[in-house]
Amino acid sequence: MARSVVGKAVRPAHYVAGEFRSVGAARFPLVNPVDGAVVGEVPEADRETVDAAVAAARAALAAWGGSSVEVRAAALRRIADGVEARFDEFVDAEVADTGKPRDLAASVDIPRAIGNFRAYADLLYGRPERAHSTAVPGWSGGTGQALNYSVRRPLGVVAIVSPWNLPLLLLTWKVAPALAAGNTVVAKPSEETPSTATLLAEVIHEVGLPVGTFNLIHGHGAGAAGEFLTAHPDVDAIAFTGESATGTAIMRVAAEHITPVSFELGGKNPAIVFADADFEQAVAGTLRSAFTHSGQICLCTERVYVERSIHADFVAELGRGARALTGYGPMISAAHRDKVLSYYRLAVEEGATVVAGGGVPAFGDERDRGFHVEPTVLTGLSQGARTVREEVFGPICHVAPFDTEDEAVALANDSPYGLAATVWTRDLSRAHRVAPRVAAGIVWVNCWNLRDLRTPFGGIKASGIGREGGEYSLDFFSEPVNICIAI
Ligand code: NAD
Ligand code: 6OD
Repeated sequence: MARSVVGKAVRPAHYVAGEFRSVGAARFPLVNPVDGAVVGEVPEADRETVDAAVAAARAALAAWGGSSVEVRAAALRRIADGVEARFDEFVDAEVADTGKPRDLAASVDIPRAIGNFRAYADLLYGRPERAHSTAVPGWSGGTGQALNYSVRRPLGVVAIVSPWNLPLLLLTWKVAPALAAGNTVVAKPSEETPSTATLLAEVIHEVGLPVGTFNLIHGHGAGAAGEFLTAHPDVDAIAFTGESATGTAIMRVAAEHITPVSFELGGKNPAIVFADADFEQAVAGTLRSAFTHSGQICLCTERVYVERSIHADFVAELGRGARALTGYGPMISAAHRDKVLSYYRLAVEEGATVVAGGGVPAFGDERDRGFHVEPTVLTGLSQGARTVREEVFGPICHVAPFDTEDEAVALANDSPYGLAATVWTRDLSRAHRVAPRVAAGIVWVNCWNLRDLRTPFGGIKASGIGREGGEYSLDFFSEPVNICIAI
């Protein structure tokens, strides 16, 4: 396999106070998960570098936070244009870091990153400002009226910590609204995927925001750059996407300074397939929702509940579809591959029937040195099995039967998580009845991962705190201040 197929790494660097810094003793290797090759090295930010980034963001706040909506919206559009102008470079870097199929990076990750900046540039103009006329009985001066109006001010210095699965998409999903609302940013992408974040810093540098408005640091999480940043006393808010357990750790340190948090966390997402669904559409949709990006999307389906009358046929067809999948990418790392394989073994120990996959594919080329696992379909487990309860974050789904609508909803809701769910039915009344009863932040009916950036996005229970998307992100990244004028 030519190395161009596995992308082209960039040289990751911190971006602090308007300067790129890749000096420093501590570095760690960047590994391409497609073939396990070391493609570069990443600088690890020490406490001093994190402090410098936060200080730079603080110093830039007056200039950026005080700039007009027009100035900020225009800057966001120039960032979007800048990413678009270097589209292929971004795709190459995303593929090199994640090993994801090139068409996925080119059709989802990079266009959505561009879209995130454009969407928030548009949304800024649409923000309503509230005013209330207040009668003040007994007020002797003026008109006996007061005018209350509220303005939104930025929170200040925002820490953004993001994961490896959709690196640029998820980083920009927070950077764009944070900047739009007038905050300054210190961002830390996952240690596994530093490259597109570095390219983004280059684009922002060229656009020329006030020095220190956007800062980027690389490094690990616990006990390292991520924790130095989220525990920093001069950080005013934390927006985090990643594992629920990491959310717990961040919340602990955030509690020290009562720092507000927005969390997008893990999931164990259910799909409910009713017998009246379009069978082929439901199978194809579930193949997509379970196996896109080899199951490494927080929205992916890992639990499928199918009405008993079609359960056997559905399992057979889903298994056939999973076995026929080709061209899928690897797990992000050897450690994550080992975790996913440990669940494949656990499922068997728990009594699962393996319908498809369950092991490591053999390609007969460089990919055999990479971190691939087979798309896996299971059945036969009880609802209490760990494989059915715990997030695997790989290409695995378990298919169980149900008999009634109430039972389907109860099974779907029987989870510590509540991020996303999918319902497959041709009965519109049933869709309306079932969707709001499913305990998840996002419910798709006869589709999956169909996104409108204005809609609320987030999870309930262990899947998150708060909502992002559209107005919801702008609300998190700013706070209203009420001004009352006697007139
Ligand atoms: P992770 O929690 O291990 O890491 C995410 C980020 O947090 C990384 O940048 C990491 O360095 C940093 N980090 C880790 N420990 C930290 C600490 N103690 N303090 C500060 N920072 C720390 O997650 P991951 O493995 O990169 O991503 C996969 C997980 O993310 C899955 O659980 C998935 O469901 C979840 N996810 C959720 C969403 C969503 O929108 N709900 C989106 C994508 C991924
Ligand atoms: O589409 C989005 O806006 C979004 N936040 C997707 C998250 C996917 C999780 O892996």
